[in-house]
Amino acid sequence: MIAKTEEDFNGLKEIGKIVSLIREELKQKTVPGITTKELDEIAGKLFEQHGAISAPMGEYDFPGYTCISVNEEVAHGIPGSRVINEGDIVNVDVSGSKNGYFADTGISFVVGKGDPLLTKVCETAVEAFEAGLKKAKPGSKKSGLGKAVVATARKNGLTVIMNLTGHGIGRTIHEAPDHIYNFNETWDDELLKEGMVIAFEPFISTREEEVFQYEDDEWTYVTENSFVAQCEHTIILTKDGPIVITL
Ligand code: M2C
Ligand code: CO
Ligand code: CO
Repeated sequence: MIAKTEEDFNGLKEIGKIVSLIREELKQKTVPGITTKELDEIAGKLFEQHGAISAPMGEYDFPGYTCISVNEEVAHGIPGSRVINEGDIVNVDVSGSKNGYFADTGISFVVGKGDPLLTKVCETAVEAFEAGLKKAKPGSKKSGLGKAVVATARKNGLTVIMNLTGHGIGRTIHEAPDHIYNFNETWDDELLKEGMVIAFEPFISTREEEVFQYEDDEWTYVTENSFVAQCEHTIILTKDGPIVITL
């Protein structure tokens, strides 16, 4: 969407705050021994307490309030009986709506003590987000964000997932622009607009550059022999600089 009115800005900021507090609560509660279903139930209660609706559930009938992806799972992990262990790389992706406004955020982190490479992937995802954010200006090329993401990955000896992208958001979870690429898509000459609301979500990988659909369900994206981290925030683009509504 293009945010224009004070009502738009306030509505987006309100749901941005809710999904970010759920993300932080889930990150804090992710300890060895907890199941992904138990984490998701915490999220469900928080959505209800704040009068908000889970976007995956409300928009796609996803079997969970949030997407929780562990180790080989990269995105759209279905909360269930999987037990979290020390050293796991976990991604919590929280998206929701309130009063017709949507926001989307996600973070990857390592549980307790883990392989330093996993920590590096997570930190690089945040660094890539920050590098892309600097390019998020009305009038600039949309492809500038992906260019910054891939440069950050390479600088750290890592790569990007090419078939998962960021997206427009605001009045629904996924809307135009359909793709904010995580690589330098040279034919993408679309320009960013004043008031445009986007979910920017770099996916940084140790090795593979594509995810594939897990065979046993319709949702989970996995890799075979890589570790992947995501950092996602919803942003309103303004001439005075980007407003990150999910910090
Ligand atoms: O937009 C995402 O960040 C998720 C969508 C949840 S709806 C099941 N919030 C995303 C991540 C990876 C791939 C596609 N979409
Ligand atoms: Co998301
Ligand atoms: Co998203």
